Amino acid sequence: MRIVGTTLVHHLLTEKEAFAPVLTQISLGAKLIGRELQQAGLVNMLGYTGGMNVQGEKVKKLDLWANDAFVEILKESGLVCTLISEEMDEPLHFNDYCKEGSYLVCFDPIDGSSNIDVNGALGTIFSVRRRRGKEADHMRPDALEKGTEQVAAGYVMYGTGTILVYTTGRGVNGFTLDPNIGEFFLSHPNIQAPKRGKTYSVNEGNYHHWHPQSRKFIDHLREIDKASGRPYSLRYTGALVADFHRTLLEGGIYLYPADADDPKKPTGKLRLLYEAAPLGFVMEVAGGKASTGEMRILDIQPSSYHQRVPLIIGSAEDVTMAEDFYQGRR
Ligand code: FBP
Repeated sequence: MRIVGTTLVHHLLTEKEAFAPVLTQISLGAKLIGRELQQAGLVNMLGYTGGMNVQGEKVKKLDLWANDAFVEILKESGLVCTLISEEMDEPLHFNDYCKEGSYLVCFDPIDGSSNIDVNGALGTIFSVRRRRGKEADHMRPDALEKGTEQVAAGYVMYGTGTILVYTTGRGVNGFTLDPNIGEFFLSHPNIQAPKRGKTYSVNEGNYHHWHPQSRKFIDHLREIDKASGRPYSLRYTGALVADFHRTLLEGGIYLYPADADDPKKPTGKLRLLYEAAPLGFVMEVAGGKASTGEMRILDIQPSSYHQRVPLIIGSAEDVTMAEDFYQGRR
């Protein structure tokens, strides 16, 4: 059955801020990536480029293609002064578009890259911030503000369907793409994260690399105790967006904890500016929580563009329970 009703374009007109063209361009990027993913196997877009990104990870062809597409599309909005991407070592600055009221966008063009070659779910994550200065040398202070300064954030999930979820701080809304007419329709109005869930989502293969608090918390979720709804079920797709989307709609908790052994991941794997902060904003507006275990994700003062943080995100009661373990109350 085709979804009908409010389109994303129409919904964006209700936003107070003047960034509707930025979000419209992001939705265009989502349509292009969704289409490319469907035919990637046919047009030799699967596999690696042979290069590495700033994180020292092997770059997939689709990562690069999607990054270039987003750069072009966001530039086209004429409102974006600076771009920060997982796939670019340094921010990209468009002098011509830096004016009063322009924006800075942080994004992860393809999240969950390891799923590309196995036809698994993937995502795109984005965060929109105001540019306060106009010059390139003011880029750093603008980019490195806390997550509380985001004016819009969201993600696109490419799964059995393509869905775009965003917030500007006044409700979280989800729009499903009708591929026949290329339009996003409001399918998930005013999403509220359940207070508590029944699932946990974590790469448990890393169990022996975690700090004791992480192991203790996961052990607790696995214990049998009918009264408190345990054990929780494990769900993990390997794509943050897909695991986050399920957690947002059905409740529960997603974790990517710090690694006690791997010097490359002492603060976990996920990036603050274009993974943890935008999803933290969405989750909080939907009534959930996002934490490192020690502090609120949105209160972290970033120190670098590609900073990693531990991420514990999901239903408010589940994240509070995790914090009790991380802060030694349990
Ligand atoms: P990319 O943005 O490089 O794809 O990495 C992020 C990510 O793939 C998340 O989507 C996912 O939750 C996590 O890494 C999976 O990591 P791991 O394979 O270590 O469990």
